[in-house]
Amino acid sequence: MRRGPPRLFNKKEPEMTQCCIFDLDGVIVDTAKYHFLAWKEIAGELEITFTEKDNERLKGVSRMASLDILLSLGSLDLSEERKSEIAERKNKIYLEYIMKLKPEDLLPGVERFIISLKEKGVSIALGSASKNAVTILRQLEIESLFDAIADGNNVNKAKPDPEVFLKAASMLNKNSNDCIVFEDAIAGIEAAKAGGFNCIGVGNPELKDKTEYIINGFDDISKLEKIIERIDTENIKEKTQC
Ligand code: B16
Ligand code: MG
Repeated sequence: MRRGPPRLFNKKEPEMTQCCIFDLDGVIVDTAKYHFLAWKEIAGELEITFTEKDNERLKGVSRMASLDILLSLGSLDLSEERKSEIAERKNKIYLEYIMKLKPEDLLPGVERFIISLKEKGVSIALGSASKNAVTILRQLEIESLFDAIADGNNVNKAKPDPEVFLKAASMLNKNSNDCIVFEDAIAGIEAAKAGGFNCIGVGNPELKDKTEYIINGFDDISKLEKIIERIDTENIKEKTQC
C-alpha cells in the first residue's frame, strides 16, 4: 500500500501525470492580439463592426470557423472560394505580426515550468488549433522542448472537438487520463473534458464554470504542483476503486 503523499510525476507509477499538453495562444504566448488586429483589418474591408469582445469568441477556434463567426456578425453569406481568399489574406496580415515574435514574448514562467516538467520525466506536447504553431514555436525558440506537436495541420476537427488533444496523447502513446491539458479558451476546456483529459484553465476567471482547476499564469510553480498533486490523488482514487 502507498504511504504518505503521492510523489509527483513518478513515471514508474502509472497513476501519475505522464504528459502535459499545452495550448499555444493564451497559454504559451498571447497571439490573440495579433489575430484581433488581422481580423479587424478584414472586418473593416467587409464593413463589419468587430470589437475586442467579439474577438473573445474566436479564441481557440479554427481559422475558417473564426471567419464564419466574423461573417455572421455582419450577416454576410459568401461563397467558399471567396471565404478561402479572405482567410488567406487574414493569415498574411497575421504572419507579418508573428514573424516579429521573440523569446521575450513568451508568457511569464511558462518556459521555466515546461523545463521543470521535462526534468521530472514528463512528456510535453502542443495541442493547438493554429496552422502557424510551428512557426510561432520557432520564433519563440522553444520548438525543441516539445516531444509531440498536434496542431491545425494534423487534425481535422476544431475545438471543442477533442481530436487535437487525443492526437497529441496518441503521438506520445499516452491515455487521456495520464495527461493534463493547459487551456485558456472555453472551446479548449470543452475539448479537453470531452476527450477525458484532466484540465487546468489558464488566465481567464470565466473558465471557473468549466473546470475546477484555474491558474492565473505559470509564475507560481508551488501552486501548480499542488494542483497536479490533487489531480494525481484523484486519479489514484479512481483507479483503485475500479
Ligand atoms: P491560425 P490555440 C488558436 O490557437 C487561436 O486561439 C484562434 O484564435 C485561431 O483562430 C486558431 O488558433 C487558428 O489559428 O489562423 O494560426 O491557424 O489557442 O488553439 O493555440
Ligand atoms: Mg488558446
